[in-house]
Amino acid sequence: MMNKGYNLKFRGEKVKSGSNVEWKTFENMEATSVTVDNEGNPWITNNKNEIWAWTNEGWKRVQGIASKVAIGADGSIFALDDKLIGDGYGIWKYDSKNQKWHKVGEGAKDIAVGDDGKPYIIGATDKLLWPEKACPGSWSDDSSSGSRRMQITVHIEEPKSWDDAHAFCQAQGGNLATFRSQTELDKLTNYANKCIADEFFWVGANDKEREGKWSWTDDKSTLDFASWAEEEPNNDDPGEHCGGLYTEEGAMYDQVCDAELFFMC
Ligand SMILES: [Ca+2]
Ligand SMILES: [Ca+2]
Repeated sequence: MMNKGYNLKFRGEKVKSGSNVEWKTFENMEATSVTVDNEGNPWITNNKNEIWAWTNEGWKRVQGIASKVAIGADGSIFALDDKLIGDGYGIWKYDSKNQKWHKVGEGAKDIAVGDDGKPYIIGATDKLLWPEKACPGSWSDDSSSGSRRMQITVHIEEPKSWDDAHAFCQAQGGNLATFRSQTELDKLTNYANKCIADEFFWVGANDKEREGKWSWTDDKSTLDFASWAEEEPNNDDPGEHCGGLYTEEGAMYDQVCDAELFFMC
């Protein structure tokens, strides 16, 4: 889609009483939509559906493409994607910490965000996924492969920190998901990919008590089988003590526990 873009302008200040207030060109950005973030900086989409945010260091390209961005006073950022399907566009929420977009609905023509971060859309309500449902599943044990009976719920309603995800699962009478073998890991990743493809999920592994000593939260056992991604765990950034499973790779990364990820109980 290559629409015409336009100058981004702002209303100038009154220079002296009685003078006219002029609209000044902020910059020619080939802009097609504009919003203002909670720090008072403009974000635009342009005629190539790129997203650009004004920062202290000038314009910064935000990953992803969108036809429109909307930001709440609490800093919640939503976007409509660039593919008009049926009655509207896909609705995406931005995870600023991890710089990733998560799809939360579809079928929207326009979007605005309230002060509390609640999105409002114009769209076909029967296609809304917001709020997304958790994705529950279970399988019986498969003694030939030595896997346990597992019940899993993949939570893609709202990303949480590891501690919040851990507390959430425990309040449901469970734990963050664990895996003890490639068979169990394959079951988890295959199932999660059916709910939402190629995401990071918190699982019940951490080395919070002692650096480098990784254990599972459900029975405090040591991680014998972990399927770490290449060069992980690296305890980077500084202090990564919680296990995030990346289902595209079927591999685990140690990550900063405050990062907000989807999770599996
Ligand atoms: Ca660590
Ligand atoms: Ca890491």
